[in-house]
Amino acid sequence: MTMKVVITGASSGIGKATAARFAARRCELVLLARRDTVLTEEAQAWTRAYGNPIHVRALDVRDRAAVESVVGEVIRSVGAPDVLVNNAGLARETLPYQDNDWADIEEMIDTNIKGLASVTRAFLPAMVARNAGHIINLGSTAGQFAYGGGAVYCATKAAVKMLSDGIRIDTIATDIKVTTVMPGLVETPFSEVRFRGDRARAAKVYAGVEALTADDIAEVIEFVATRPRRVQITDMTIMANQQATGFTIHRTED
Ligand code: NDP
Ligand code: 8X3
Repeated sequence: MTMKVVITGASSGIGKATAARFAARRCELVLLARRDTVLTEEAQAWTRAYGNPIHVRALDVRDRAAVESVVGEVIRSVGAPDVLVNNAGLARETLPYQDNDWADIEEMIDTNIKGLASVTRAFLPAMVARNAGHIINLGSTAGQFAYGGGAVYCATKAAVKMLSDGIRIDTIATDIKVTTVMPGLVETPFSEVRFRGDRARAAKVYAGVEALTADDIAEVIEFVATRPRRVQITDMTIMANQQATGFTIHRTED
């Protein structure tokens, strides 16, 4: 049977690479993000290559009413997902907490915690009713090791880990699985978004280190999602080889 896979934040980086892997497996995909024109271009290319059905919906995960409406429509037209990848997320700036703009703090919390919680809350009853499905949440090593200038981002990712663990307990009597995937340094547009388009500043984050690629993480997500029914991988931490903790990184001069 074709797997039904829903991915939030599928327009870039890890979400896009994950969508590419599930497209190549000929899954039925539901791709969600705010930039739906980007999603449509991806979907058309993959449908041409693989022939699988790919649905695209514009969604801002911070908009609770839109989440309810889009998820309800997806459940009615496609069905409850076999795999829900809660990937949409972002960081803003690296400033001491006392200097953060409140708008940036709210955007991280609204997207990374409330957005993920909202999408999950909307899909989960249908997954419970089917007694099946796998929720894969994007945490981060930032949720394991706090770093200066990242207090709020780190807190949001720690919250993702606790949400995953709590939902796993709450659905223990079902066949639902919950996994937190916690990558370290992955070179994607993430830092460019964080520094509001400042590419030079974003490049410094990955300077002198062979960072992970989006596909390295997509491969892990694909692996986690395709284990036998009896196997539940609860947590996966993936670091760059030159990274020992979230912010202990050995950089070579180049
Ligand atoms: P990208 O910036 O490349 O991708 C982020 C994705 O999230 C985009 O598709 C974006 O889509 C989507 N997104 C952001 N805000 C919203 C929103 N309000 N509603 C819907 N979608 C949204 O970054 P990454 O691929 O690197 O990040 C993906 C996830 O992985 C994030 O949760 C991030 O925290 C996590 N992560 C990243 C690491 C890294 O080093 N890069 C390491 C550890 C975890 P659009 O703008 O079209 O809405
Ligand atoms: C993103 C990883 O270290 O840039 O979750 O915050 S980091």
